[in-house]
Amino acid sequence: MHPSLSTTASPAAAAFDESDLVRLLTPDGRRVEHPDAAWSGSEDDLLALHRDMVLTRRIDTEGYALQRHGELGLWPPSLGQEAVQVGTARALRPHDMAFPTYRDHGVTWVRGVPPERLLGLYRGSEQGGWDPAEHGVALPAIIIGAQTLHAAGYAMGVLMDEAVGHDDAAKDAAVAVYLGDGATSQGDTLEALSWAASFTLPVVFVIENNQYAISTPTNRPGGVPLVRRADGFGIPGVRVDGNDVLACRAVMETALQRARDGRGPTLIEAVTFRRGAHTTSDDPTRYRESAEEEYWEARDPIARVRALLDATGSHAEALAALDAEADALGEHLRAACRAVPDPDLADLFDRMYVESTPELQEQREAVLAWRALGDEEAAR
Ligand SMILES: Cc1ncc(C[n+]2csc(CCOP(=O)(O)OP(=O)(O)O)c2C)c(N)n1
Repeated sequence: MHPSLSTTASPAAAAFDESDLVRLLTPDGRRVEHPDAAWSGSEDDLLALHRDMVLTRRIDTEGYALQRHGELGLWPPSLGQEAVQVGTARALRPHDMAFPTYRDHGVTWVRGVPPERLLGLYRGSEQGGWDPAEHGVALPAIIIGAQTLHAAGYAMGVLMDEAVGHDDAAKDAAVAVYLGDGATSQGDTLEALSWAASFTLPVVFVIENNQYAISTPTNRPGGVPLVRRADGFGIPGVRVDGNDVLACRAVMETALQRARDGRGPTLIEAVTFRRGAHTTSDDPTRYRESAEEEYWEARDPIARVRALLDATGSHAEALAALDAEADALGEHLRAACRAVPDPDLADLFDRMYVESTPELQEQREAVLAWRALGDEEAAR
């Protein structure tokens, strides 16, 4: 059997060590305390986090279904990763900047990106998707690890602008970068960590350890917990329950504040699980067993917040309204997907640089002339 198809190295339920995870909400929805993290939000805050996760899941379900209906070229599911994405992104302030990957639908949702803009990207119709400056979130990186260098470079800029260390929420800024467990093996990531540590950059590395880099289990590159990579760079590392939205929010708040205060980077390993396929082109039954999926299903990030909400009072009205909101969002996304305009070929060249180059303009003219020829032939 090909090594990547072996399931023996996967984190079997019994072998998985949860003892060092920062956790504030148990898998069955009970609040617990932790010496290194605190969450003191209100009932409304809890409902808001729950809403973000439910709507993120709805965006994901719709994206998946739209791909299956042939409306999208590809979709990378985020099922099961809602807590780490929503919890950490909700700790960001408006002028902080996030650098997500292709799977971070919860991050873009929290930053206010209209989810239909994601559909344009995966339909192959969008050259970009949104203005990163407007939403405080970059376009998703598909090249593994590339966003870590973008984030380190941006954080370098924040430092040069002297936008840290004033103890002033209006001035100080931080940067968050999201990466998968597989991306920790990429040279770009190691370089970004090295720069971040060397220059005390205001950046938080959020590793979404969803256990697999496509079919390669996390424990394949040596079995050392990813959080321990932080030691090598001399920066703090935190291992958090990535399916616990409260803990994710709490550890991220601390890490971002550290960055804004000018005390440098933090590495967070959020231990979670990708419950769906890697992308719609993948079949996870070829490399992992259903027992592992069931183990993680029982740790569902939304269900555990829901259990806490059910224990703290009656929220029937808010939850019914949320169901209706999710249905309306689904309907909106389906209609918006079909209404995405076809891409304009010339646009491809115009969007390359702020100021185009003569070479690009030449290429643009050549392509447009070639297309006009095709149109003429078709009309004959
Ligand atoms: C530089 C580069 N190498 C390889 C790929 C192909 N590729 C796409 S996704 C992926 C696995 C990434 O795994 P991980 O970082 O754990 O993120 P996840 O997909 O699990 O969220 C790979 C190798 C790529 N996109 N970019």
